[in-house]
Formats: sequence, C-alpha cells, structure tokens
Amino acid sequence: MMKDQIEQIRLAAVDALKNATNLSDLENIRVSFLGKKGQLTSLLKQMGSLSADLRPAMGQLANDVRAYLEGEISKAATALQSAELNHRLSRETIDVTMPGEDVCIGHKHPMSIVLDETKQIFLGMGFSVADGPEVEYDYYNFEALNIPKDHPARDTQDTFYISENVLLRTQTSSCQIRYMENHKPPIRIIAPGRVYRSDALDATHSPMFHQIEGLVVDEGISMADLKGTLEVFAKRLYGEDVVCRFRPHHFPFTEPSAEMDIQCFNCHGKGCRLCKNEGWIELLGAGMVHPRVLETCNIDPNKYSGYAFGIGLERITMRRYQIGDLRMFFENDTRFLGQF
Ligand code: 2NM
Repeated sequence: MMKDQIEQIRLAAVDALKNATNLSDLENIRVSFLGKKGQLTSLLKQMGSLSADLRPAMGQLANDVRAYLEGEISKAATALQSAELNHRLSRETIDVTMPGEDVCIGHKHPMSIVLDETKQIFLGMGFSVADGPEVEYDYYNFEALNIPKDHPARDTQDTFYISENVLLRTQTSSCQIRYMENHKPPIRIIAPGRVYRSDALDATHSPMFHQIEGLVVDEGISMADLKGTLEVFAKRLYGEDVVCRFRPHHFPFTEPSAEMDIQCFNCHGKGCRLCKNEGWIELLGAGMVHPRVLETCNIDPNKYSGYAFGIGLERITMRRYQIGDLRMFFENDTRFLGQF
C-alpha cells in the first residue's frame, strides 16, 4: 500500500538523519529523499495508478511527510552548526591565567649609549650631525687637512690604502672638509663614525674605532668658545663636578692646538693606578682650524675663524663605565652587554 510506502520512506529518512555528522551529509539526505529524483518524489509520480478517491488523501499525506522531513533536516542543520561553533570556541579558548613567557629584551651597547648622549649634548648646543664615506679620497683625509706628503700619519703603517688615492678614513675630519665645501658659515656640526688605522688589536688599540669630531666656523670664533663648549660637554657627560685642563699640543690641521684632560675621578689629581699616577686623564684633542684648511675649503680666513675637536668614542665610554679593555666592545659577549 502506498500509505505504508510513504511511512517507510519517512522512517528511513529519520534514520539517515540520526547518522548525519555534517552539513554535506544533510544535503545528500535531502536530495535522496526529497530531490527531483528522490524517493518521495518518485512515489508521488505513481499517484496516477491510484483510484481517484484515494488520490487526495495520499497527496495530502505525501505533502505532510515532505514538510515534516524538511523541518527535521533544518533542525538537524541548526544542531550541527551550533555543535561546530561550540567545538571551535572551545578549541580557541585562551587561558588568561597562564603565566606569560619571559621575553628576553636586548641591551643598548655601551658605546651606543655614550654616542647617543654625546649627540644629545651637542644637539642641545645647536650642532647638527654630518656624515661622509668610510672609503675616502686621500684629498679629504689628508691633503685638505694640511697633512703634508711626508707626515708620519700618512705612513702605510697607519693607513689602510685601497689604491694610491683611495683609503679607509683615519679620522672623520674628512666629513667636515666635505661639509665646508658645500656650506657657508655659520657652521656648527659634529661628525660621528667609524675610522680605521693599521694597528694590532690589544687592550687600547683596534684597527677600527669610532670618533666624534666637531667643527664650528663663524665670524669671531675664539679659543674661549672652544674651551667653554668642551667644558660643558665634559660636565654633561661626566657630572658637574668634573675638573678640566687644556694642554698645548700639535696637530697639522689646527693652530694653536690643545688636548683636554679631566682630573682623575678616582684620586682627584693625586695620582693612582687608574690614571697611571698622572692625576689627569686625556679626553680629546682640539684647536683653532688652521687658516690653510679654511682657505682650501673656500672660506676666507681673514673674515672667519673656527675651532675643531676630535673625541675617541671608545675612550670616553671606557672612562664612563670603567672598562679596562677595548676588546670588550667588539666581542659582544652578552654577559658584558647585559650589564648596561
Ligand atoms: C682632532 C683634533 C683637533 C679636527 C680638525 C678638523 C677640520 F676639518 F676642521 F680641520 N676636523 N677635526 C680636529 C682638530 C680633530 O682630533 C683629535
């Protein structure tokens, strides 16, 4: 009987729905029972063979079953979707009570700390920062700085030559020559950077080290400006109670020239191991820019004067943190770097 067949189809569909585990199972069930070629649809096509008085009741029954199955499929779909969502939510749960992972943050290199501080000190006094190439022409490194051909600084023992006219710069003064070529006074710059000299590595020497050179050119600049500026620098870097002195010296590119010392902060001038019994510690070299250097850069030495200075970054950092061996800076041992 058709009525029994319809009921069998309904039961088979309900059974299939129980076993469905995902949405595509549901779609297969819908097609196989309710689709155009599905079981219920095929059965309805046989209605023609029924007697006319049975047809309306069977048609009604088939439609009721269709509506019932559509309802069941959509209920199953909703249940599957929410199960899937719950599964995903439980998988993606974050346990906010878990202890955080220790992130190992780096440390600033002591030379970077002192370089940044030095830049800030000079920027605060109106200087700006200039730079230039580390591979430099002989002209900018020596010739323009009034270093004659027979000067010992030109000896190949000190300088890394790349060709007859090209070398690794031995000082950052080359940046200042380049700057003077392109800028009119007033000039107030510092030039920090790597420099190279053919030295063997030991506690106080390295074939590569860092310099900060300064240059001020304007009308009426005197040795008093040089002394005032460099004393302020020493006080800002080492503390207000630091004591400075200037000693006569010689550089080919400055006249007069001087070196600045600070009184030993360990023995206050009495002499100790730290200052090798001198009482004083050499900090930097400086002087009034030689008129010939200004002239070479097309700056009229009758109208303008200037002072310049050169600071070894390794040296001032060693003083600052009482580091006894230059090699510490280049080894990058984290037990050393982690202390800053
Ligand atoms: C020093 C000491 C004294 C210096 C001179 C110049 C320039 F370019 F103006 F001539 N720049 N830096 C200078 C002067 C450097 O280093 C110990």
